Amino acid sequence: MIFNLEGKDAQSSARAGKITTDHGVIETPIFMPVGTVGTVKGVHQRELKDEINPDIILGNTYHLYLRPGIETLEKAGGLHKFMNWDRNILTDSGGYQVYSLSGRRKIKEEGVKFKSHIDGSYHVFTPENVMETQRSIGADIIMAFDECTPYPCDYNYAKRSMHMTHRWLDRCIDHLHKVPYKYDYSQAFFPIVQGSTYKDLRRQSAEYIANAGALGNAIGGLSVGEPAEELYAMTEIVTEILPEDKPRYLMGVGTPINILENIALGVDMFDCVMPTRNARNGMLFTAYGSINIKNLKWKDDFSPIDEMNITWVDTEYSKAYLRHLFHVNELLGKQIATIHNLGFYLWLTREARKHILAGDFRTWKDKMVKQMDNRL
Ligand code: PRF
Repeated sequence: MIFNLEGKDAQSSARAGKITTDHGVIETPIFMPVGTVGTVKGVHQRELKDEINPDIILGNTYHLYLRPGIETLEKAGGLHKFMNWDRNILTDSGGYQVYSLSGRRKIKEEGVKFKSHIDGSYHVFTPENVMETQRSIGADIIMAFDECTPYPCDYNYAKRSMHMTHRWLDRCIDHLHKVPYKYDYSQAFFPIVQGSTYKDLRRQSAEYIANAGALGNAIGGLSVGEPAEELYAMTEIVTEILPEDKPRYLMGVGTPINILENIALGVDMFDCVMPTRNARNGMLFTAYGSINIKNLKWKDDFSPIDEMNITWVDTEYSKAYLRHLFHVNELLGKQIATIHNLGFYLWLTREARKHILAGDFRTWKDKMVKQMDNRL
């Protein structure tokens, strides 16, 4: 994997770049749609590719390990072939899903014992076996096994947890050297900064992660309920320390406004379930704010879903029709809303990139943040 920095904004820390892997080029800043179990929920691969057009999507080790299981994924020749997606994939390590989804869990130095949210069976994730699992899934970018601390988190717990995440990182790296790639392409490994909302811990963690010399670096432990100001403050501290010549990935963030503010702080990659999950609940994101399409006010509004027409669904259907689909709980409503929201998120990061390269990112970002801070 290589990363080329193509442009830097003069009035902020925003950057535009290009990541090249064996599955193609990723233009940054980028939003990565979440495809937890080998599908971006509600969208066919063909539509994802032709209409939404992301250079990379995300998968989850935790879910794929439980179902369909590693054996099936290996027999398929990896996740790309299994799900028929020939562009880039990044897998999260399970370091977050284990904490947010599994019923019961016990965190020890060795690893995490957890109870499956599906059938209640017990499993153990260690830095070593998670690296092997990610080799078998075969994503282009794989993540370190970490502990994502909750918010709020007491200082001593955050500190102990951060040090354990660092020791786990060393174990991940040691083990990766011993396990070759499973398929005929390479994988890049990204370590993850933790440290909760404590400035000194964030600094310490960013320095440790930078020292690992990985091809890219991630920021975890944020977007767990802290106020936006704390999120931005932590990102700023960390991006100032992480190497400039490597991509920076802020995990699980966020709203369109969060994304633009963090691009301004020097983040290159994002993922979040928000555009897909909120779409299934009838929430649409637009350049002028968010819409709850279930509201009575749209009942007889026959204007297009979104005049901007970023994806074809935006002008093909009316708000009144989409509201109706949600009211009668038809699948098509969720599909249309998902295509709209993902189209909007990808448009937003592409536009950010254009403005960084054109030199007017800061002005555009400030205007967009104001404009999107609105409920229609
Ligand atoms: N660690 C991992 N994945 C994540 C996070 C993390 O801290 C977050 C933060 N909310 C989202 N996804 N491994």
